[in-house]
Amino acid sequence: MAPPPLIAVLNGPNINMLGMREPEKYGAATLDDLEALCAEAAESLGLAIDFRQTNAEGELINWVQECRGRAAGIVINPAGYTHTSVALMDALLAVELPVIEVHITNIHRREEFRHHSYVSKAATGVIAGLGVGGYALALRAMAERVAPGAAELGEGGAPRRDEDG
Ligand code: DHK
Repeated sequence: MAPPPLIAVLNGPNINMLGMREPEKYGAATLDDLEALCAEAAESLGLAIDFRQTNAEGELINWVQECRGRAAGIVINPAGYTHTSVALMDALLAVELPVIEVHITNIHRREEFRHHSYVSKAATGVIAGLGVGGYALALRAMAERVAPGAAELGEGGAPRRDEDG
């Protein structure tokens, strides 16, 4: 049997503070809880995950680059780098993999500076405002795209390079 497709689940700065950080916005789940949630979702979907968090932009970019030829897709919460990092966007475009951008909060209901995402330019899809459960939804969407037979699933299984612009 073929090994399960590997999905990198990458988290940017301050996601290690989950559970302590502004819980009214980000909820009570910790980073460990989030990893467990992702592991459980991945197992039920027949995916393997490599779950990571860093506060460093360069490290996040290195991890994205390492996905090329190694991972089948990337689920990423770029956190603050969402709104600032052209370099992260470039790395995500360079790896030519399906990318699902996740935000725990609804960035469009928050401050104006959070409304723009450089990363969205490189993303197949975006999930925002559904709490940490958004990661499980992202993994489900990823499974539809990368699992064998995904093409039969219709829209969700279509090749990635179909976005506008
Ligand atoms: C997380 C952050 O750390 C913020 O910088 C983003 C995002 C929103 C989230 O909702 O997960 O603006």
